[in-house]
Amino acid sequence: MTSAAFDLVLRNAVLATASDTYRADLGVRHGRIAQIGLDLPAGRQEIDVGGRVVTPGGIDAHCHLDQPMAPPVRLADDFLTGTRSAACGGTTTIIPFAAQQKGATLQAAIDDYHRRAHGKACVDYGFHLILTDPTPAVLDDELPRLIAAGYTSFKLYMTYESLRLSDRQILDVLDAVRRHGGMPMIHAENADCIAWLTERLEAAGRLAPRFHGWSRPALVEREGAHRAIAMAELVDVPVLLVHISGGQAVDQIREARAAGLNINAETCPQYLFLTAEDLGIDDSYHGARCVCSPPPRDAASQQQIWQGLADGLFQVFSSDHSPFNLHGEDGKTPGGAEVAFRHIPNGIPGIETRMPLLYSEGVLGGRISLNKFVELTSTGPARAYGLYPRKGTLAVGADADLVVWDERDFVLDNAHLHHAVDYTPYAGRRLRAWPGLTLLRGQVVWDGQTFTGTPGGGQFLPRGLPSLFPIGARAPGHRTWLQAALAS
Ligand code: DUC
Ligand code: ZN
Ligand code: ZN
Repeated sequence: MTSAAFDLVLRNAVLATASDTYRADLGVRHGRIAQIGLDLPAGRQEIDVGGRVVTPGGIDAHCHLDQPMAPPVRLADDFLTGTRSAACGGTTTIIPFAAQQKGATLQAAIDDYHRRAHGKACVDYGFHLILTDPTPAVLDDELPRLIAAGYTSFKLYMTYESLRLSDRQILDVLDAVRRHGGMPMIHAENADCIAWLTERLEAAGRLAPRFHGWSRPALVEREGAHRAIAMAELVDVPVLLVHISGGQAVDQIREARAAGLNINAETCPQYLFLTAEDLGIDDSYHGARCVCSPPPRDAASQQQIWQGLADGLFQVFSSDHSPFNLHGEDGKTPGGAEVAFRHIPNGIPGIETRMPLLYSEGVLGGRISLNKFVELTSTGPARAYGLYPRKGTLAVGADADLVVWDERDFVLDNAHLHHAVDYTPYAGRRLRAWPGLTLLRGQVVWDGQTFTGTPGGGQFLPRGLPSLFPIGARAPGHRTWLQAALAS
């Protein structure tokens, strides 16, 4: 008896990577892509995909799962429900956040989040670290050790009282990253402007959810982005600005790139598909369902974000899945009450809808190419966060993380989704595509109807250093401001 050449062959596929689209069969052995070609020999399992598009599994590089909150508020998704939802929407790798508690080590955060993910995660995962307490011990001792152990990205907040760093602390973190490598991710909003506006709105009795948007105008993000870029320039490190919401911040990034700086950027579905009107056109509490930060903007901003996706401004398209229930006491009505906008938990669900929304409106809507879709949802995040080429592409030796796309029209309803959240902000939207199959390392985890993955079947991914192509090119012999000052 001859043994099959492959564990699995996907036949008659249109394979799409960030650079190419072509017809081929794809053979999988031991969870990895073993061969791509025409008329491959038989596999033990055969799937004829009938000419459908096959892309690399999605990488959602910005999502929040099981992150501790002040009771009674809690995130609705843990690592089981969140990764189940991810798989059903075509995402096979996630990078959620492990948040350092002030006064505690980074290692304690990592240990905690490994416990949370263990036995539950149904797709592969790594962890970004949220740095809230960058002491010398953390920066000089822990950080290099953790980078070597595969935790190579760090989120820094300029806002949120419990999380924010001062500019001085941000400079210290950027300097440590310059010495040891890694990717700083910056949440860029001006905290004092937000606090000042919030106090004045509250004093005037403007408490409804829609004032969340009024309290965080685009200029607050523009200023934060400008300051983050200036600090990155001073220290001379690449950074990645997360969840960019509109044109003013986009302009800051364009200007920085034109000056040769290595500034990377991420955006999210809420900045393409929601506007400030979704926070409410009157004082109804319904808008609480779309409260997130930065807030959704206007139609002109949506167009600038689409433009940035199409022309290479953005490297990463993530969900910022931060799931709170609309009803009950643990979510958008904390303790069961309608509260002033400043107390509404920030965040919306989106881990499952991220890829189908962009495929439907971006690819099938003619706004971005199929290859750009792959770059934004998979290859770019893999490069930015040290997963490439094991993840993020269709190539021999890469993990066989695959999405087979069904193109069909339907109206989205929360009942279609597999998260543990009681709503989706995209209910009622017409979609034109959804994954017909998702495979994680060669195993079907979503068959188009049913989740078929395994809790605990996801593997932890230690990550390498970023491998994005440098965007800005510094002149040879370039010196930082500090080096020039010391040499003067
Ligand atoms: N904003 C964030 O920065 N993170 C989670 C959700 C949100 O709205
Ligand atoms: Zn953020
Ligand atoms: Zn976030």
